[in-house]
Amino acid sequence: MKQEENIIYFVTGNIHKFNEISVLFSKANIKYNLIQEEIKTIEIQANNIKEVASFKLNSIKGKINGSYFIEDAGFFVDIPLNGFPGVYSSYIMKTIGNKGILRLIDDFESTQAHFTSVIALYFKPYDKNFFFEGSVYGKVSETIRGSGGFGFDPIFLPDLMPSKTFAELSIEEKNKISHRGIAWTRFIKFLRENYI
Ligand code: ITT
Repeated sequence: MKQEENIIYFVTGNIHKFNEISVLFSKANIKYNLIQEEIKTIEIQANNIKEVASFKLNSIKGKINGSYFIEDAGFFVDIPLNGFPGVYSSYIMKTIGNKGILRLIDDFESTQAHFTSVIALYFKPYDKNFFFEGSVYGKVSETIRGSGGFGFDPIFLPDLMPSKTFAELSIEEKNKISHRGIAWTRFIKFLRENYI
């Protein structure tokens, strides 16, 4: 069992997420140190990202003696796929991937898509869970573009920067507008206001 002062654990097996969050953390000038922890978590198939995140967070209980958080994200193609892959994002990425998603779309002009991120925090000082959410809206790119980012980034064109996919942005540029960046701003505000 882990126990450290002033440490906050980010439980994730995804190094890209950890890198994005480390960049935000280092700029936040906050009194916690961030440590990546790779503990096996349970990912259930639920109706929304928050439910998945809540279950995942609770599956860590008793394994870390301190404050810790997880982050869960999903990619939703609202038009024309009615939100697919959404909560199935991990599985779809591993099976049909970006190429498979593009094959399901016939009219790229009318697409609408979004990412949603939920950060779920177990905050030891209050012995309570807290949730911070963020979403970013855009379109699906007709082709796979860019070498940065990860996952669905090469096929997502954010409304705020419609000429580039997320994979064509630097980590800093993506963080400024992304689902995870928005959730993080809320999370960091909470940590600042509740430093104990
Ligand atoms: P954890 O260990 O933190 O759970 P994960 O890779 O399983 O990492 P998620 O379940 O949150 O992450 O992500 C679901 C899928 O969505 C997965 O295939 C990711 O590659 C993809 N994804 C998540 N965030 C993304 C982002 O910012 N840009 C592109 N794809 C993303």
